[in-house]
Amino acid sequence: MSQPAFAVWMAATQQRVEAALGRHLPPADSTPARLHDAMRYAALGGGKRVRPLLAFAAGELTGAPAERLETVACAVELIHAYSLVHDDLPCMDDDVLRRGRPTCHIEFDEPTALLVGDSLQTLAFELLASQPFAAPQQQLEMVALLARASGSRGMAGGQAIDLASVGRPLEQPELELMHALKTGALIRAAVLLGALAGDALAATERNALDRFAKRAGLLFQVVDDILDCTASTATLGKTAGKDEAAAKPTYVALLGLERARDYAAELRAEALAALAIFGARADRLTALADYICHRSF
Ligand code: GRG
Repeated sequence: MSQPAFAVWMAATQQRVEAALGRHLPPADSTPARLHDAMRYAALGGGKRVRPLLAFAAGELTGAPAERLETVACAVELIHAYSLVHDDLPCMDDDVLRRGRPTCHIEFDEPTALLVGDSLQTLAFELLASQPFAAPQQQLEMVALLARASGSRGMAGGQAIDLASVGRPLEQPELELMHALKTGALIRAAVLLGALAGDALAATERNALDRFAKRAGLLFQVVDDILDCTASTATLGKTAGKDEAAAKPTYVALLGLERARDYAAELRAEALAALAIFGARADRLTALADYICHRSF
C-alpha cells in the first residue's frame, strides 16, 4: 500500500473514531456536568488512535462491517483513555502533561479524574454490550476478551508489576511480561476484536493474527521506551525522560539505545512475517506495524 493512500485512510479513520467517541460520550452539559466535561476532555481531541486503527485494519481480514468496527474501536479507545487518566494520577506516574495538555487531574481535580477513569471504563463495556451487533455468543466473547485484557491479568496487572519494579533491575523475560500485560494486552485485544467483528478466521489464521498482535504490542512499547529518551516533551506531548528519572525498567535501560533499536527492527520483522498468511488483505496491518515502528511521538 502506498504511503499517501495509507495516510489518507489513517486520517479518515481517526476522524471517524473521534466523531463516534463524541457521540457516545455523554454531553458535557448533562448532569453531572463536571464529570461529563472531564470525560470528554480525557477522551477527545488528541491521541494517535493506534488501537482503533489496528481494530479497523484487522477487521479487513474478516470482512467486518465498518459500523461494528467503530463500536469495537471506541470501546478499546475508551479503556485506553481511562488507563492514561489513572496512570497520570499522583498515586501512579504523577504527570502533569498528556497529549500536549494538562492531565485530567490538573485540568479538573483528582477525585474527578478518578471517576473519569472509572466512567470511561464502564462506558466501554456498555458500548460493547448494549447494541446487538454480532451473534450473541460472538459478542459475549468480545466483552470477555476486552475485560480480561483490561484487568489484573492484563493491563492493570502490568501496571501493578510496573509499580512494584521501579528502581529494581528486571531481566528481559520479566520486562517482557510486564509490557505484554501493561501495553500489549490492550493492543492485542484491539487486533483480535477487530477480526472478531467479522467472519470467523481459520485456527491457523487466528494464531497468526495473535502472533502479529503480540509482536506489534511489544514493538509499540520498545519504541515508546526509545522515544522517552530521544524525543522532546514538545514532540511527545507528555513529559519526556520520565522513565530514566524514575528509574523505570525499560528496554533502553536493559539493552542500551542501539540494541533497543535493533530489537524494534527484529519485532517489526516478526510481526510482518506473521501476516504473510493473509497476503494483500493485511496491507493495512503491515503499514500500521511500520507506523508503530517509525513513529516520532
Ligand atoms: C492505570 C490500570 C492502569 C493502567 C495504566 C497504559 C498504562 C497502564 C499506562 C500508560 C503509561 C505509558 C506511557 C505506557 C507506555 C505505552 C503507552 C500506553 C503509551 C501511551 O499510548 P499512546 O502512545 O497514547 O497510544 P496516545 O496519546 O497516542 O493515545
